[in-house]
Amino acid sequence: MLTKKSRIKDVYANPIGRDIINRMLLQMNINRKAVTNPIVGNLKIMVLPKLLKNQLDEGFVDTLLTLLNTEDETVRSTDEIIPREWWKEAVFYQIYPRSFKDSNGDGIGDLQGIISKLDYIKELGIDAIWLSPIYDSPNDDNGYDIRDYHKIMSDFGTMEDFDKLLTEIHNRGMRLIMDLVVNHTSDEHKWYQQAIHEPDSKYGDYYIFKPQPNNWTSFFSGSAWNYVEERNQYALHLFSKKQMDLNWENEALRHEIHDMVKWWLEKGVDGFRLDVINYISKRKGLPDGNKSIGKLMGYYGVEHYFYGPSLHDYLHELKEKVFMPYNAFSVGETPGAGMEMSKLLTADYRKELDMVFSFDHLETPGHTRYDDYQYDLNYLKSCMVNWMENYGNHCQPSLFYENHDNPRMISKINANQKYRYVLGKLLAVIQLTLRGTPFIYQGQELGMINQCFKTISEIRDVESLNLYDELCNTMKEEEAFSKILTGSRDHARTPMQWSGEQYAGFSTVKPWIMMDEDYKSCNAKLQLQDENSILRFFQKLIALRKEYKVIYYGNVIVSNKKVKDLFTYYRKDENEALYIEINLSTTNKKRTKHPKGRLLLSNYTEDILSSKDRLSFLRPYEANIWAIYP
Ligand code: TEU
Ligand code: CA
Repeated sequence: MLTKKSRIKDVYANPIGRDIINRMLLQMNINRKAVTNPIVGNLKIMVLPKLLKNQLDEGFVDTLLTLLNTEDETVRSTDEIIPREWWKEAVFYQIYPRSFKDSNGDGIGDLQGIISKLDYIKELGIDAIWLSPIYDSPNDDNGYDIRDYHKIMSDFGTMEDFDKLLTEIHNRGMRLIMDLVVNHTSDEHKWYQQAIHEPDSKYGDYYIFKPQPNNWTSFFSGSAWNYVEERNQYALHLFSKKQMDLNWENEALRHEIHDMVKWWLEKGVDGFRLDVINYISKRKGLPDGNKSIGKLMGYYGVEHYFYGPSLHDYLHELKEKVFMPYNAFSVGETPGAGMEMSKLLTADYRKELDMVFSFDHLETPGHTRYDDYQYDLNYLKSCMVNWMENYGNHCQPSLFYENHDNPRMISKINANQKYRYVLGKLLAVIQLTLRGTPFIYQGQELGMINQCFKTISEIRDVESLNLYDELCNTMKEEEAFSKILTGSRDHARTPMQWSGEQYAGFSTVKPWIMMDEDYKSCNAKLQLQDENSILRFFQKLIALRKEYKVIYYGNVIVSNKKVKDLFTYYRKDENEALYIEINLSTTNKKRTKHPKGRLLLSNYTEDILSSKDRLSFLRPYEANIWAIYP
């Protein structure tokens, strides 16, 4: 049991403590050594607020202690052989159905549209598809607000279309995982309607009600509580005002969810991506959030649910009762979970989740998504090295940069068109040659970039729109708009660029969301005809990954760890060895070693050995994969 008198090194030895301190340092942009050096390590916890630039109040220490004392287990490290699993060898592809392909000319992507593009996905080399939500929904948050778990959204088609999609995916030897959104439902879901109209029925306790709100804030701006007239109470919504948080403490509710998940597994789906699954357990009594944590993280109350007291129990129950009998795969979306928490959620012998998405690598220290800054690839390198070296053989890393909630990665790093494709290929090399399961987001394989939204009327995303309104209280409209533009999730939601035809071959009519002119030069059709395109590069790289199996389970040995702008590593097992060398900068970078072996793939197309200089330098953003002798 940790107390105020415990030492800082004890906090750091505690899995949650380590993640929290690391997270705070990240947010404050303070070097880890500020707390890990032995002198500081021996100080008592009480001095932490002072140490961390006086940004923390007294209550912080108590809050921290409560959190720390809920977890004392750590995942044992091991040299045991990594157990083989299909999902450790698979390359996943995420589809955001609304923006993928419209088959019936209403400007909205749909299931038949996806079916028509399955051959494209197969040719890319994809093994499994993750489909963002396709369930019936009033679309306050584009399907992440579910009204009926057993019905297909009418914009997307029918249950027959879904059955056909699943069959066609399986026919091509691919798998399908669905998005499972069970932290909340739409306020139009019948459970919620019953809960407010018949509070005494069993549904009365399915959601989280309180006589008075606490200070928690919503991720989509403002208070996390709606006043509910029917009950003269407040109801919790961590996301939009129409996404009501479910009460997982209620056993009947948990069973309903289990049954619903089984229903989909009976249909033959292969697994799930679980939306904000680490938020499902909230601290008893729903206490106010600590103010300094709230200020630092931008949201009040997070410490009471991002790693809640019953989280492990709920996940374990779900795995044993529902996923295991069907051999179903699960990847949890876990915003705020650091490496130690991720280990505890995914270590194979603990039987909770197979994998998680952690987000620490998406913004460099001191920045959030809505800050306008240039992402430093050296930070990506440090994150990747850390995960490769410390995540352990019981856990499988996920490898991704993009999804439907984040701007395009190329745009974050360098908006100069000149580097666009070479950079996109560099990112692909890292993603597909490290140990872990890659998730490619639609359009990433084309090198899609952020789009030029011109006015707020073109923005569709509820998060951006709410934030815009909030910002307009304190700044000029233009300023607010430019802030929105930096981080808006809509950048990832513009239509997939299939061809240079009008509306990019996505639809025959004006799409539900704007697109600029980029599709005229950047589209799948053109790229398929160009041997050197980024799309072709992805195909080759995925094929290479399947040929050199050392990439799945082999060791990762990083060299030049301390050399800035250079990312080099070996992948080795007893049969094969690869050497990957990457220049993270826009200037020539001196090689520390010239690899002996065969060049398998490079993001530069000219022959690498043609000139003498080429032997000693890597060109801007150059990334090469070599087969060397094991
Ligand atoms: O996202 C959860 C999440 O925490 C963020 O990534 C989210 O985009 C938000 O910006 C936090 O500030 C998941 C889904 O991926 C997202 O699309 C949904 O809107 C959200 O949950 C609610 O279901
Ligand atoms: Ca359509």
